[in-house]
Amino acid sequence: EAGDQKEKLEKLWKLMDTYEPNDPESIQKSFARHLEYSLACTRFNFTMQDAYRAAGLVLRDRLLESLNDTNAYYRKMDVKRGYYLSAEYLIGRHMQNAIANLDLEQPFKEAFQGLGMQLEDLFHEEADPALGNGGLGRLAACFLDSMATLSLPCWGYGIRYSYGMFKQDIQNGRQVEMPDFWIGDGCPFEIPRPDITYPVRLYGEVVEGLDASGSWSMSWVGGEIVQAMAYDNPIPGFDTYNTNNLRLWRACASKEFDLDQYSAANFTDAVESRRKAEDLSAVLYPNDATYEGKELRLRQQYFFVSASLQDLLREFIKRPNYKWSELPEKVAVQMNDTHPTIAVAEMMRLLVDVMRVHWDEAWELTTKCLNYTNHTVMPEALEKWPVEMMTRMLPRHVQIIGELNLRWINALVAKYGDGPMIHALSIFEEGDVKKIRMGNLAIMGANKVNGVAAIHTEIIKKETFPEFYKYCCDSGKPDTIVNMTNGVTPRRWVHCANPALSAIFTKYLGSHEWLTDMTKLKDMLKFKEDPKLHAEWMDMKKTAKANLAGFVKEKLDLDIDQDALIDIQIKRIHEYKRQLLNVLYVIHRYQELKKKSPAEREKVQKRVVLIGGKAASAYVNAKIIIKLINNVGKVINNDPDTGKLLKIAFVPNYCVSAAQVMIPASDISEHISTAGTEASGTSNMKFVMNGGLIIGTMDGANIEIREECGEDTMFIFGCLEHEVAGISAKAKSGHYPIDSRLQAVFQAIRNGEFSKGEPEAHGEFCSLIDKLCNTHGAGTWEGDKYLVVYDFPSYVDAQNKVDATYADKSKWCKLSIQAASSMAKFSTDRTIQAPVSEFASTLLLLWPRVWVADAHD
Ligand code: GPQ
Repeated sequence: EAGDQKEKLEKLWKLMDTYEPNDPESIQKSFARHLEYSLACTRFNFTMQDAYRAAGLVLRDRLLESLNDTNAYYRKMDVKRGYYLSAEYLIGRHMQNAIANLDLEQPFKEAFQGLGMQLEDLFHEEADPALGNGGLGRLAACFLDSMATLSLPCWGYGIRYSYGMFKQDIQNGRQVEMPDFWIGDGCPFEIPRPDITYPVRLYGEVVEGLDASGSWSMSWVGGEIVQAMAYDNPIPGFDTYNTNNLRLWRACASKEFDLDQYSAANFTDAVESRRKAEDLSAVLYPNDATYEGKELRLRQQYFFVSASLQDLLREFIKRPNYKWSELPEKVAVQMNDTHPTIAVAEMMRLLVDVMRVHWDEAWELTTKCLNYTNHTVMPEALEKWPVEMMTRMLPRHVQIIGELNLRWINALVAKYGDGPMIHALSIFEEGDVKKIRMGNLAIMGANKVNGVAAIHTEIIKKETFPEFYKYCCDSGKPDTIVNMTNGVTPRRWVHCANPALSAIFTKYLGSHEWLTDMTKLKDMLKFKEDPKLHAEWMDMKKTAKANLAGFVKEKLDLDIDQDALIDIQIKRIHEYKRQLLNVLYVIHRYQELKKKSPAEREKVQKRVVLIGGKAASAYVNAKIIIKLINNVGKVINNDPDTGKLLKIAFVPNYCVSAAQVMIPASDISEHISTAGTEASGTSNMKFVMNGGLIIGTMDGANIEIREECGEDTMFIFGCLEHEVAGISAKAKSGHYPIDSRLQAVFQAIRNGEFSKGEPEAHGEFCSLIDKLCNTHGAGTWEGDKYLVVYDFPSYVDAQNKVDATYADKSKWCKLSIQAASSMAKFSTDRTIQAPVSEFASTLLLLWPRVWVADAHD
């Protein structure tokens, strides 16, 4: 029989014993075939959107080959697998990245040129999948790229939201949110897997009793079952045949569920409940670093965590003669922030209730497999779910958490007695509404806890989880909390976003090896004074600025002077990120210009300030800041005295594809959060890799970037993290002076210079700046929480230094080359490689495309 089976497999193999050929003509043929047979267009009548989809299918064929082979190979080698659990993936467009990573740039270019099409025009047809809010989701996407490129057997798991991050429209200067039905025209890069589904229970109750084998057990019954259906998104590595998978779950109504309804002869109710079940994965919550205690959000979290853990355990037990004790050798799970931390309880439930592993062993396995990344120290982001809500939705999990907490507290009491340690470390928060602290659940259940930049990890130890850190130290395990400085993938953020720069690096270094080993860029430093390189470098910036100018013209109908210094701040709008400080400075700069004679004005460096970013839909102050930026732009840009010398514009709908156009063009970018508030930041890394310099505070990864690139490459200002508490305390006691230049700015705002004929906006702007001033009297002050006023003078100084340095073009160019060539540390390849030495034995390098029939099941 085994012989028959082998013969059958070999026959099947020979039906298609070659892979899809990758010469331009074969690509053209494949394209025509997809137009005709997959899309039902004809070769003679199709739109650019059709062409994009057909080209996407050409790539999908090739991605499937490498994905299937990679999976077969992983199984054959019985590798340890990593799983990244994240509620968000801000992946951005697939096509350009897939072409680059599959090493198909040349043949694709030729193939489409041969058909009279430009590849870039196809790229623009793709919807930008925005299944994430900001840095946290984009980091997850960069990690996927690095894990695939490093040939590591690591998958991502998440949610396939039907509606991603909203599209931002600006109407009368204000943000308007529009739904982003990104999947509307279908995405050729995803593979629906109706055969891979898992039931996920919600609500119901726990019953205890003897099970079939006669042992006492708990079972969770009743409630409703939602089916999680897999959608696979192949993630190809660069310079390797290795292709990983991002498996996203979509909620579908379960058949059982419907049957109940049908038997009650209630057809419309059945359809209605289907719709309700499917709502679960309908929309991404658009909050960044602030949690929203909505029940649907908790449902989403549990839904994707349960499906993912069921899927990875199924893979584990498929292995012949598996033993539970091997789980930590075969499985590592990374929890991206607190969003997936219900995994701690779900892993226990699956092991104890379903797989019948003994509690103590299950706990040991759980705590060895799970790891947790913290992404912020802002208290409003740490999730806490009301016990009442969680007990209704996940009754068995609350039992499990209760039991875990009891054991945890008992151990702590034995060590420290009843007291503040216990109150801080308990999973439960007492109070009017009793809550479950997901951060505490995560640290209790995790093998490692990491921060995302050196300063952030230190703050976690000292301020966010000091009691936990003390406990770790007292238990002889201080290295439970570790630092993993973030990174970004140079494939998307240099090679795809800035092909001219990529070409320079490859030319000067003699190969594209730097794309997988960024330390190679150090060799660029010897050319940093080379006039030939300077000329090419400045050309590269010119090209990027021309692209940006086209983009801004299209989006805003604004002309920007390509000789101006381009100053960009793009990130979520948040008070701690201080876009307000930026716009207040721009007003000040405007006032200074106005004071000058026309002749004097001409000597001032021309600047274009671009700000982009979305505000959470319920974040009032963030939305007022957007309005203020737009109104300031209206005045300044149209002032004949200054319009040529200073422009400020709000770029609508900032997203990954916009970032790819904007970042390469910047001279200066703004990373100006109050010290101690921005965990890391990652766009700072992207800007510098593209030869932009930073004006910033000693916060997040700025500190490490400065260390790598040299102090001369960064314009640092503002108070330091350890000074913040003292400054706030003094401010509370009434000592909070306001710089006279800032007072002049406030005066202009109060005079209505930026709100003519708009009483509502005027009130909003005044309320914004009133808060910055100490107008409430000693003791009651909680005004300028983010120290905009305090940092303003040193910010002005730093901006002056930017202008002065920029005046010397060749010095600027040298600094730009120096900084961009010193960024090796900030490749996600480094972040990912650091902790995975344990994967080394199964690390896959390029392997030949061979017949792996014994692995294909
Ligand atoms: N971050 Cl908690 C988000 O983008 N969203 C969030 O909900 C939280 C954090 C960011 C953080 O603000 C940045 O400083 C980091 O660089 C980024 O996560 C990735 O770690």
